[in-house]
Amino acid sequence: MKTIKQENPLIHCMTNMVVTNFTANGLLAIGASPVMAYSKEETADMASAADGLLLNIGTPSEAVIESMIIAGRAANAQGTPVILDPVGAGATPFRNHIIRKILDEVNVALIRGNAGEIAAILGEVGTVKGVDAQIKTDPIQLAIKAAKQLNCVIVVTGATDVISDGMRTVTVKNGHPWLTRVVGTGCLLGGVICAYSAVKSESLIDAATEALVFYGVAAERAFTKTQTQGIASFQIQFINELSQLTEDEAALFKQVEEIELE
Ligand code: ATP
Ligand code: TZP
Ligand code: MG
Ligand code: MG
Repeated sequence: MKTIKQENPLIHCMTNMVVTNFTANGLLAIGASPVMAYSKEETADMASAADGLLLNIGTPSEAVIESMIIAGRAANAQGTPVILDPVGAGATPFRNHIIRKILDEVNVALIRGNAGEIAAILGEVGTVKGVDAQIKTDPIQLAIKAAKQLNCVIVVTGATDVISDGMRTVTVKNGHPWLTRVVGTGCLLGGVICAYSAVKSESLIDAATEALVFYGVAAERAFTKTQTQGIASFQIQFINELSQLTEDEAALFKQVEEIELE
């Protein structure tokens, strides 16, 4: 099985200004090559050269959204996976409009969001405060419903992550609550899932599951080593763990369940 570190996929990240450096360092740590490019004069060329495209709407502007659509179409033309992180979906009408536009014009392979964001895309209101989830609905039912309605793979993250294409559904329980106390861990995860989707292209659900296990085990290890110091040390150690963990090691600690629905 090909690993991220062997394949070194080029990931074109169109992400937000809060998490840019963290995302680039996190992707380098897992063995991918990140590149950030936003200008409409070059996004089609960059997306065409890349192995995966990440569209993250965390700090949106009309200009960047136009560039994202150009990049998304170029990626679609090459069969390159496009991953959408709908940061803050439901928080403002502008974000809802952007998401609709991207989904109408680009063939998105996978959407990764917290439960509030995914619920907001389905039109359920009052689920998001800023960029943080405020929802308590069952993430399994939510992921299945969203996958069927949006016709792509959905990853709902939280204490239990759920991955679904509407037919097959998997849960991952790896991870640590401290991930919610460091900004950008959801956003970096979108990039990591993009890298796994690029390299392990046989099954998008399996690729996303492996990515979530790897990410979660790295966080568990980082917490063990930094719990007496605090979350700033955890953030640094998390990057160390992403770079040192192997996929085989991570698999030994996986907490994955295949959900059987009657
Ligand atoms: P939010 O803005 O609501 O924090 P996010 O976009 O940052 O959302 P998260 O849902 O926090 O994304 O997911 C980021 C990572 O943190 C995922 O790997 C997820 O599994 C992990 N995670 C989130 N909450 C927990 C938790 N309570 N326990 C363990 N891992 C968690
Ligand atoms: N504001 C706009 S984007 C962003 C903030 C705080 C980063 C959100 O990062 P994450 O990964 O959802 O914690
Ligand atoms: Mg977060
Ligand atoms: Mg987020």
